[in-house]
Amino acid sequence: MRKKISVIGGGNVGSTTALFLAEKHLGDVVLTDIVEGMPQGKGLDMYETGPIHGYHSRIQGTNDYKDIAGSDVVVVTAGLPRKPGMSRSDLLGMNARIVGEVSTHIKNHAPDAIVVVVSNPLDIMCSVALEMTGFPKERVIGMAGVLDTTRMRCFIADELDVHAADVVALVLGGHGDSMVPVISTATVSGIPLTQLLPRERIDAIVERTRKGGGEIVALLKTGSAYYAPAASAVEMVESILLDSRRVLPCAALLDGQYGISGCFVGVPVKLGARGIEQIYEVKLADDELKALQASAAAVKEDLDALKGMEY
Ligand code: TXD
Repeated sequence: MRKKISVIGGGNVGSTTALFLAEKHLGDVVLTDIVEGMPQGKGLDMYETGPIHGYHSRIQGTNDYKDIAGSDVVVVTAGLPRKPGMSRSDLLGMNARIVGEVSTHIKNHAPDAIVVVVSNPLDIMCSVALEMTGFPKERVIGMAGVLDTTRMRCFIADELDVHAADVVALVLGGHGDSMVPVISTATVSGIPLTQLLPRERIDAIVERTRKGGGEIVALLKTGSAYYAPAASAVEMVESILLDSRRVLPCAALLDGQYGISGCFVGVPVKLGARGIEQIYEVKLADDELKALQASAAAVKEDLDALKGMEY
């Protein structure tokens, strides 16, 4: 039976995600947005690309949440990017309202779906989605670590002039300046990164990874990255739909792992047909563990700020 994937939000990340899903033959795609006509137009345009690119996924654009019924996976990309003059808490409240509303529709129309959250601020939007869908925690997963990690892999590959596919890296923690690139686990085909690069070059890569999203925002000026974010979300969806059990860094609700409870942060998880099938607790160096816990504390501060808001 063909799989069904719904993508909520037909903007830059959402429409690119829909296209990549079709190109990987992962199933039929429903693209949903509040803007009338836009998801329908983009969906039709992508569907008409199929005969040339050799995919036969249906890509249906819609403004009606009834069309997401029966989805195996729902990817949530709806939300506003920050604009000049807007405070972080403005964005927090507004996107929480949007993701909260979207999550209620998911609960009503696609109650068996696995939800992949992309909207920012990512770790907080995962908590909103978990609360508003009422789904078990294994079925609400945030995309950020795969993106931060692919950026770091590219920077390492550039520095060493090697194929980025051979670079294995791991970035944990909240999706923001407090993310934690775990240098002790980075390798190039099994060779520890620490044997290939001096500390100061590694530190520069870590810093660039932390600011990787901002680097692209500064270049684009009118929005944020979307090709690598969409590819990252699709890598997660693929592992779920094919039950491939990839081990990927994703935002998961922690329950005591790493000494953290009650919030989503990026950790390595096994992704399969049931969603998060296992959370791995890596033995981290003391400073890395402290950094991960500090990152979780920053996520909790935002969660507390949200509790005081109406959304
Ligand atoms: O690593 C990550 N997790 C991220 C997160 C990487 C890249 C982008 N990240 C965040 O994803 C970004 O900060 C935003 O919060 C979302 C979506 O980013 P995108 O670049 O796609 O933003 P757009 O192009 O503005 O698209 C957002 C769409 C737009 O078409 C709106 O009309 C729609 O969301 N939208 C809605 N759709 C459905 N339902 C509701 N309520 C709604 N409100 C807005």
